[in-house]
Amino acid sequence: MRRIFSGVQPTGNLHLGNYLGAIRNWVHLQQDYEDCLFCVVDLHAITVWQDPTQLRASTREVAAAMIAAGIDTEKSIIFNQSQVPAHAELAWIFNCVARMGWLNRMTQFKEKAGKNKENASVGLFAYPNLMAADILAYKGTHVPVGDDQKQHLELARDIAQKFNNDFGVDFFPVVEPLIFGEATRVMSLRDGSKKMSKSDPSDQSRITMTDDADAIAKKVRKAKTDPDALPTSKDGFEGRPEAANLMGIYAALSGQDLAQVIQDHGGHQFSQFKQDLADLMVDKLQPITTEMRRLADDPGYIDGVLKRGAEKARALSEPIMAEVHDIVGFLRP
Ligand code: AQP
Repeated sequence: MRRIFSGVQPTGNLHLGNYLGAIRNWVHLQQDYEDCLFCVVDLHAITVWQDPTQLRASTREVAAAMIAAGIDTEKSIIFNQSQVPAHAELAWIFNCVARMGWLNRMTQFKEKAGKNKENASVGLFAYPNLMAADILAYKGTHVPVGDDQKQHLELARDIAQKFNNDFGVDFFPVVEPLIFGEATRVMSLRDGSKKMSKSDPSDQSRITMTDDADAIAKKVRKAKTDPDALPTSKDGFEGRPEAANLMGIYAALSGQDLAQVIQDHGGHQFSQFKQDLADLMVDKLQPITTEMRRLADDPGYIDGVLKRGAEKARALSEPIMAEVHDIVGFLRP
């Protein structure tokens, strides 16, 4: 059986990277996989401080983005993590399986904790164990993610294998990452060496899923570039991360190969290309943004989708967790 699990944190500022690196791919995957679980990972979100009112709003916003982008709420399961107890429970078991040394090597913790490691939450350090639990509580087999999550997925594989070895079972599957297309890592519009991120203090660094056409045009116009014309071959991206990023985004949004985009736009000035890119972004993103706004006016509908999703997710996770209890040696009623 092939089962997809993937998630997005409700930490505000949902952006083009989340869309191209994750949500858009999920829409296609639901045609090919029998079971798809798409989760608003609110337990992950609180590994850094979240205002409770804002967290609720962002949870609904991410769910709305999934629905507006085309996730089918009947065929796929959309839910928020905290409504299904298996995530936190299995994460605790994995806290006891994973090794400190493994987590110490995680680059995302180093990036997010920065110089202030001593002050980071324990949850932020143990974040990858919760991510492994998210997937394995459903015996997920395939996980579509952006390139930035590859290391965490390798850890999920290590945890599954160690659990199986420690207890002498063949229980958890080996999880496969699914990484797609030209824009697996969308970079900041202000600095082509940094990924586009929700937590970047500059709103100019990202296109958010709620930006209107004017905001998109303005951000693209102001995006950092260099003085040269666009490269005419992939080799021309050397030392030009901003050019690579903007052309990569164009390729991903238009559904073309990067080579085709280079052929069509190579040698042009950035000013002209930026206009084309902004038009393309508006064309592709505005229908989703409009639908998100409509859904935002109906929070009862979103909450209903999440509640039904959580019920289905619980029904899948409960028998798996019962077996985990037996394997680990916990008494059951
Ligand atoms: N810049 C990106 N390019 C491509 N994919 C990306 N993803 C995130 N940023 C990019 C993918 O989006 C999914 C959900 O990500 P997340 O909510 O777990 O957040 P994150 O990976 O920690 O990155 P964010 O959104 O930028 O948040 P902050 O600022 O908190 O780090 C994942 O599949 C991820 O790969």
